[in-house]
Amino acid sequence: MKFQIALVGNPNSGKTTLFNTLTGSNQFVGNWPGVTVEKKEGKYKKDKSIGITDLPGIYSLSPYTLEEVVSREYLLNEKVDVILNIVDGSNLERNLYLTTQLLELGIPVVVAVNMLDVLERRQDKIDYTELSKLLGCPVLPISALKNKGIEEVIATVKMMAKQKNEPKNIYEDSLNQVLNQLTAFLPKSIEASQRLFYSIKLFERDSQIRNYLNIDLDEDIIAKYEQQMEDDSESIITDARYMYISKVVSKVYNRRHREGLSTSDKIDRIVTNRILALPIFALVMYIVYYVSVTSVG
Ligand code: BGO
Repeated sequence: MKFQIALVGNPNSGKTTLFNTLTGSNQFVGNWPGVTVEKKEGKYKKDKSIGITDLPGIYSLSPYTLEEVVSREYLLNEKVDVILNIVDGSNLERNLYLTTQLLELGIPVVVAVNMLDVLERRQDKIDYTELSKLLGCPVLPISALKNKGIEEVIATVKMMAKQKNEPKNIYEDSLNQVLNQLTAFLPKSIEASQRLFYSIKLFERDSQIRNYLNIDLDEDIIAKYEQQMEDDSESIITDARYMYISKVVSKVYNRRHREGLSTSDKIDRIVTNRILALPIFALVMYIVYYVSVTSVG
């Protein structure tokens, strides 16, 4: 069966490493139409019927950067069968912020938790079965660098490509009532699976989505809820996401109790010290300058 995977993740989550491992030399690099954002496409090297698009590294599906706009337009408008969400397991909490948004798109999602080798070295444990249950999608550990767990991920992606997906709703009842009211303003042409995503964007007053939908909206619905919560709509959604994520992480992430600080923490303590930081910076700059104009220069 022919199908298309979108590879999505935060910058530095290991997306490029995974894309290269999956595609080998079967890849084509260009630009997204009209913008200077790199577009990478390829075929899975062991099965050319599986197309893979490597979307730019992003933290969210908001409209604030070109990368975010390109990524969400692709996910909403192109035929994507499965989203392969690569997550940096050593920064689980931060990375899951994007995952909560991907789960709202109504496209099947497979989460690959990368940096397994780092987690093993630290002796930190993630309960992948529980994480999968809580997110409502398959979650598998991988190491893109060490080529571990990749075959299992592709087998799961193949299985998910045949399925329909319900968007994951993480919001409390009062917020859902408002989202439902906003859904009523959406045009009929918006598919059922995408209506949750669009109602959230209307609630957040996302002007690009609003222009695209070209609809009249009762703004009071949003303003009343903002008054009730004493916060602006975008922060209400952000807070709800982080509350959900911190609950999930507390249930699945078992951090080994560490005696003392790691080497990196010890270095950070010295170079970010209130008194020592600037002299260290000046010394490093001096050495760089000195080396470049004397020996190397
Ligand atoms: C450098 N394990 C480990 N330990 N590292 C990994 C893994 C993994 O499973 N997967 C990826 N990385 P990208 P985005 C680097 O480049 O694929 C590493 O932005 C370095 N470079 O090797 O680029 C990967 O595409 C010098 O690390 O991520 C890369 O998502 C010193 O994670 C980094 C140390 O991967 C980001 C690391 C000159």
